Amino acid sequence: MKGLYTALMCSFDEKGNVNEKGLREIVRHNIDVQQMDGLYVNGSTGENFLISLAQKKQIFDIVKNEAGDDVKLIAQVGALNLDEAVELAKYATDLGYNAISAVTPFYYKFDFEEIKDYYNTILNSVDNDLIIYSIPALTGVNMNLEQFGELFENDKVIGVKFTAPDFFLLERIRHAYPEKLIFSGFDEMLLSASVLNVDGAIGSTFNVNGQRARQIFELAQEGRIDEARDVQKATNDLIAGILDNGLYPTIKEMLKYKGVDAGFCRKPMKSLSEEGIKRAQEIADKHL
Ligand code: HMN
Repeated sequence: MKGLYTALMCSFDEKGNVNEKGLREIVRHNIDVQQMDGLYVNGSTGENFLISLAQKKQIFDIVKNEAGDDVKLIAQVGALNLDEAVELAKYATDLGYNAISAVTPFYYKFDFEEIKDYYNTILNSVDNDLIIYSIPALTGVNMNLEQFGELFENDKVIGVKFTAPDFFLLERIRHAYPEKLIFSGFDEMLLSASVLNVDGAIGSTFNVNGQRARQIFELAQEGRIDEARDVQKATNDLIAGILDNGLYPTIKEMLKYKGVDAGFCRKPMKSLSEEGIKRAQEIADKHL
């Protein structure tokens, strides 16, 4: 399961329905053009927390049908409604997804026992491996080294998607659990994570910048840090522009600019104004 995974975007039409043709094009683009090792489906980038249970299943279906066995597939199934998370975990496992992943439960301030129970409940319902999705800036859930260790005691928990700028904690996890998989989550910090020997990365900007992500990751593995730093710099010029213009709508606009029907974002996320669209195209021209 090591390697580089796109945090897959989903194409929606203006009414918020899944645009199947567009989603298939995004899948193909990530496999054929960005040359990713895998796809992380229904994560934050897939606007997972804005869509219905039926749409989540529909997206799992379409992506598996389009990707087949070309690349590894990870299904993000985490949800505040634990019954829904379990249902999705079973659904994706039956479809043949290589692993599931679940965001730490958020909104309510769950204590660690509750978080552990959430993961065990999901895992006890399926015969599949799980990757913890840790993103404290969005969930407010900060787990320490010991707590990761407790979750890792379950052999079916094979790793973590670590989306945090805490490189002290990242190094401690790497050192303490060499057999677990660590995926870096912040694309703008990929080099820093790579020198700490993460096993791969999962990123939203890989939808358009996957080839540079691979260069950063592989150059770092080869110890060619000066060259990796140059590619990270070019990447961060791009990411700074994307973040400034609106993360997901800008990536979608860049995909459309490259001929991939990435559609619209789901409300309440807004789509770009005419000016924003122009800006997205300028950033693509300059930095892609
Ligand atoms: C996902 O769940 O869709 C991604 O794995 C999330 C991924 O870590 C991205 N984080 C967010 O979008 C919150 C990053 O790729 C991020 O978009 C990028 O580093 C720009 O900040």
